[in-house]
Amino acid sequence: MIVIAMVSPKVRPTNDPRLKGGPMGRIRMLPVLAVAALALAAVGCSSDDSSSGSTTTAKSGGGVTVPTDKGTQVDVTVSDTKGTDGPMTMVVSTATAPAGKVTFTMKNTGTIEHEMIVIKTDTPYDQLKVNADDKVSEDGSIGEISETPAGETKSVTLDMPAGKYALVCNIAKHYAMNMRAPFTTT
Ligand SMILES: [Cu+2]
Repeated sequence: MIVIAMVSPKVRPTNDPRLKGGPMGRIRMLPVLAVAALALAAVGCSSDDSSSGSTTTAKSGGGVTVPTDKGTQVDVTVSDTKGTDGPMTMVVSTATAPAGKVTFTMKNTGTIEHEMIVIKTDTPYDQLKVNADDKVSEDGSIGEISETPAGETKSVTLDMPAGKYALVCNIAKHYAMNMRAPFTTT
């Protein structure tokens, strides 16, 4: 702690542009002091919990893994019975979540490929305009689960600001066949 008290008053001026024209001797000393100060700061911040992602430490012998924050978990089931010749469905486990991270896990229990695009829009989810290609515009998309074959499951974690969203399968004709669901973050 004595070292910190001695170092910090000298380190602080490194960010001061006025020092650039100062005496060479002093300027060459500063990086060394800055490195020492950073090393001390790193030790002092080892309990910082603001870092994200998965971290492993060997401190307790076997290692401790902190899982990445995936936010609210939302299950989406997409299905069909005979492709575009039969009914299609998109069922969401919850239609709301707190703003922030949301993890969608989409299971395709149908017979053909499906996908899920997350579109931020104030237009009601079932009133998006279907274009000549039998798809809706993906303007406002903040992410998606790409085409997923029958029987498979995929996930995506998105950062969702507060607002209204439409979840849509935008493979041709699927939106008009009810592969759509509302979602709101608050
Ligand atoms: Cu689909």
